[in-house]
Amino acid sequence: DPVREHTRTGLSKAALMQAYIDNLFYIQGRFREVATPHDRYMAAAFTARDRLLDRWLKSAQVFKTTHARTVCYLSAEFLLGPHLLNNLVNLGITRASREAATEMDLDFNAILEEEEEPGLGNGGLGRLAACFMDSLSTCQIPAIGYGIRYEFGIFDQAIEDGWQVEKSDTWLRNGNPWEIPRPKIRFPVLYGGYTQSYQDQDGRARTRWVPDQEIDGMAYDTPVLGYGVGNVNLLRLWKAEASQSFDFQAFNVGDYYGAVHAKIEAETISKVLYPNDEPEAGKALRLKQQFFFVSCSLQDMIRLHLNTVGPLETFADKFVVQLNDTHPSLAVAELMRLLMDEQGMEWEPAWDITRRTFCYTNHTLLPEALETWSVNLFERLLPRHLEIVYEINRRFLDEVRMRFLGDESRVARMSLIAEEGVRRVRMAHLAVVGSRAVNGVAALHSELVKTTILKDFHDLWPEKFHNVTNGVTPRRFMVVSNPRLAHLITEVCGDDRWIRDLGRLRELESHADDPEVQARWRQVKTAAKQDLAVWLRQNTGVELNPAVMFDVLAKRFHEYKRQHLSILHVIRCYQRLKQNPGQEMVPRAFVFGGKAAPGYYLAKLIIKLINSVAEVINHDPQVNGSIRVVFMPDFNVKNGQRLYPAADLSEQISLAGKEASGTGNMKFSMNGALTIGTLDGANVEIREEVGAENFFLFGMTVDEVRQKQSAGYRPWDIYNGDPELKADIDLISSGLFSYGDTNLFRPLTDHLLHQDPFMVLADYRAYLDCQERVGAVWRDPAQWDRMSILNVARMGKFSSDRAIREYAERIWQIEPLPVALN
Ligand code: 26M
Repeated sequence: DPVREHTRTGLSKAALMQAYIDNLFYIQGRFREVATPHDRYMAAAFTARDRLLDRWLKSAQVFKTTHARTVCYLSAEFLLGPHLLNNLVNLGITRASREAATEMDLDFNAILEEEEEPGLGNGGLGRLAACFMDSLSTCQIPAIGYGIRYEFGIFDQAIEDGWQVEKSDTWLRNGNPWEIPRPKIRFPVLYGGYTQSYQDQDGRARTRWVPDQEIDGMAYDTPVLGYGVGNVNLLRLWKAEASQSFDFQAFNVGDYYGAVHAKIEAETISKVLYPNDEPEAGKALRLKQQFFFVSCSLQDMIRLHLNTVGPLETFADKFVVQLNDTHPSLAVAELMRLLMDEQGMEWEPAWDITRRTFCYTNHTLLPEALETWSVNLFERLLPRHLEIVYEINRRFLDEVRMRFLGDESRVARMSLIAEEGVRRVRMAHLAVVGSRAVNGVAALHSELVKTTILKDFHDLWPEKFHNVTNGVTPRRFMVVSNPRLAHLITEVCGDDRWIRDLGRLRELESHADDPEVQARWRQVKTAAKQDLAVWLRQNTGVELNPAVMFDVLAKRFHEYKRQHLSILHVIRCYQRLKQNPGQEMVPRAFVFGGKAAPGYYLAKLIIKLINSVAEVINHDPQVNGSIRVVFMPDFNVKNGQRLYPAADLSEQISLAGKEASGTGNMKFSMNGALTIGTLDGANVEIREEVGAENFFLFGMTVDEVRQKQSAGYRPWDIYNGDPELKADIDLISSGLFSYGDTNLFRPLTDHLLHQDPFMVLADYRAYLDCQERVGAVWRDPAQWDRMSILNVARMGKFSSDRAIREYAERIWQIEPLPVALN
């Protein structure tokens, strides 16, 4: 029926209206008169989804018939953010959708607001995976994202009495219209038990794993459409369920309650996302989660390969698997097991395939963040994999010994097993040994990977090491979140090709000094600040004046990111205003946002300090005309999209050498914020691109950090040598921000004065001086606007499209495969 076809796939306003009404009736079971806001959202979502599915099936057909080489992106996290508007943008139907809504007397923005975002990630690493999925589709690279369908994503953050309170994230409560359940795509995942040797029919020695737990992973698919293309890739997330295998049921005959218990235990495996920076979080379950999604994904790939291409010898030609950090690095051992124990392959060919299949991305240098699993736990859950790890290690260490004769300390350093104290499996070493390529996520970070944590491996295999600087998708972080700016850019550039070719933003350069463009640029920024101010007033009660500088620091809370350095600056501004009420100071709104891991006590105390300082300052009429402080609760993708367009100043102030890349830095700068930052992560490259004169740099370099540390860093001396710093810390200690309680912030102030591992005090003075320079430029609006325009104009490099093309050419050796639009 051609009419129905049109309703499901048509892109005109009329088709969209018809589809919406149909979906409201046939999917939600509602007349328009009684529809709830959620019904309206669901009807709109299904309208977009129908159009995605049409392109998806066409893509799948093309990929299957051409036997396309495929990237598999294995990630424990995908921090997707809201789907609806993003999909409308990529379908190219935002305007038609808005018009359809208006014509039906619907509030389009209210429909968008109704969506609950899937928060299946902690922060940068998970959001990077989501940006990469967008760019893989847009760059027309056949890809599957594999991960876990957590029933509870990252917790929702509430602020109560200034403290962070965690609320469970029930994102699936009202159903998820973007996923397609695939009850028939299901694989068994095994745990525990023991291994035994046996001889197969040909008399060859083999190993059999006799597990004591079996669960199922079931696939849930979410289509990922590229921008302005026919290509749709697949995000396949696994949900853990009780095994449906016959043996298991038989085992439970007569034990009904036992069977129910087993079902509950099975389902806990994909129940909840763990915070990444919580030391020692839920150990055994986390290892089980990692193995769970790795095993399902590899079994799925092998099934796909056998169904299409055929012999497993060509597996590494069909698939390249990117490991997003070490969380999926068990894949190295699991692929070996599947090829040998399940497919009957010998060690050498299996190892050859494995090593040609995997590539590994490192995302952090922090020693406390490098994953290791105790050999004990590993053996209890994955006895067969431990044997395989040992055998990989035996062969690998032989190679090291051969190459570096007599260097036993090097052998110990490189071993997959750490032998100090309780023996532990070093997951990064497993990932490096089992991979073809290893990369860091920014130029500085990749150098530090080669010269510090993986130096020994770089000595052995220098050609394995690469850099691919991170990027972010301009679709979500410009077009979706900042439509006014996108519109202005399109007008100034003459067309919208910049959206898929971000280098074209350079066209803006020649308009940076044009007063008319500057005026419109400023209007766009002010309008975004107005929107944010409304949201913050409604959600926190704090009122901000959109005319003042919005100085924003939003990211996960961690000491190395130094949110406490920023709050010391706020306290300094406060004291200066109090001591000298007449003094001229550029008015600012300090906006903070971010979550702390639930068990990270100091990070939570820093959040409490920010809120306590905010309360004092915002209620002090002597200063609150000049400075205000607000904490945006529940910083997530959706709220980030409100923040980035409204920022004048972006704070990127980590201690040099600690932030692998950062990606918030890119999102702010793409939206016209100027950056105050250290020479860390991708800040280095952002500054190179936008020009040193358009970037507020401060702080020690990596080398200076090292020198200070090896000379014996003494924060106490810095405190005593700088009266302003002393006064700021003393004001915290005085109890002014804690109703006279001089103990509340003691753990924080003591830690700064006596430990200060991230050298807040060492960079304090340089930071304050730099903030003075920021203030001076702000007083010259034409200068500020010029710098803001030049920042955006020169951000082309930081599109995730560029990052994906680099992976495709340099690491994956894969070519785009365009899928025609109709
Ligand atoms: C774990 C335990 C204790 C303290 C810290 C950790 C921990 C810290 C970071 C664990 C994992 C961490 O890294 C994961 C991660 O999200 N890394 C981020 O990846 C982004 C994408 O590449 C980068 O932009 C960020 O700089 C990097 O921090």
